Amino acid sequence: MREQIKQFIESYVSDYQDREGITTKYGHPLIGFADAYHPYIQKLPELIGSSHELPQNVLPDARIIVAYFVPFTKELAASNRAGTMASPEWARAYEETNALFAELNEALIEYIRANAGHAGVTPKAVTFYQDSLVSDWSHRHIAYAAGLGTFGLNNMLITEEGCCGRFSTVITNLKLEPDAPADHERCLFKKNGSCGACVKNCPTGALTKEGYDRFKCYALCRENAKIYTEFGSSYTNEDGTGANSVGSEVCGKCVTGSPCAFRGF
Ligand code: B12
Ligand code: SF4
Ligand code: SF4
Repeated sequence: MREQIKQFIESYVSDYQDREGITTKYGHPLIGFADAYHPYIQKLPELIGSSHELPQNVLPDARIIVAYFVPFTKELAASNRAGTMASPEWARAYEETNALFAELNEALIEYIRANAGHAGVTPKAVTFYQDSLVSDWSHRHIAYAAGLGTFGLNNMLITEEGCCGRFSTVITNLKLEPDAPADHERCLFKKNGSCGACVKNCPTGALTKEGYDRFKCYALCRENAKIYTEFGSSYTNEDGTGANSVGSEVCGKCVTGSPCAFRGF
């Protein structure tokens, strides 16, 4: 079933990018399987915030969380390198990929049901608190537990294919072999103190070698959302009743100009 799920995700992503009206192209998805009861996942409310969701509260018999990473292309990254504002291609890819996740996750849940299991997602993954800029479902921490990567200085989870792409997760009750959390540091700064390209490329000063100011970062993402209103707005407000913004809250300069965009070290 691990192999079948991998193939399902790969072929869904491949078909999606060939659809009329979809302009974003993707690399080969990476898929990992996290043990829902791994101590790291069970401790997320302690690590991130007491309201962080636990998998068993979404699916009472949760066993395995499927985490996957859909890489963008070098061409898309190149479009977003210059200037302070995000490129239209980057904003569009953000919305198209979030729409892909909503569809793909639903289809994967159906597929698992058809194969004698069940699965679910939490709506908390697509919203975050406006006062703290923190979500109650961190795809990255689940993906870390599923062995997909480690955190870089730029805050991104860096996989073996880099960090220029997006993550999603689906909770299942399947009895599958879990992957172990990644233990290989993929960021040059964390490895040996070198690089720092992401800090240099951050136009707002949100990212420094000492840490990350999510409010400074969000201010620029919101400026981009005022420009990019035509592609949609895929995050919901906190009670899930509507969009959280007029447009696409993006930037990504700390990703698209980085040596770790398409490879992990
Ligand atoms: C809220 C949010 C934002 C906020 C706040 C950003 C932030 N870094 O928290 C804003 C709107 C500013 C934002 C901006 C961006 N975001 Co955003 N965002 C989210 C969202 C919805 C929730 C993240 C969150 O709050 N999690 C809770 C926090 C606490 O955990 P975390 O950020 O996942 O993990 C951090 C800490 O826990 C800490 N950490 C790691 N290990 C440990 C261990 C210990 C002991 C402790 C204490 C802490 C700690 O480091 C982690 C990395 O910062 C996720 C989607 C999701 N539901 O997961 C996307 C997500 C994180 N965003 C993403 C992206 C790509 C971006 C942008 C590039 C925008 C863009 N698309 O153009 C920028 C990048 C900013 C940056 N350098 O971090 C991707 C990241 C992909 C990747 N490769 O990692 C995600 C996962 C969306 C997705 N579906 O793929 N984002
Ligand atoms: S750009 Fe360099 S320092 Fe920044 S996350 Fe990537 S490898 Fe680490
Ligand atoms: S998304 Fe933009 S503002 Fe935020 S840390 Fe990255 S480069 Fe800086």
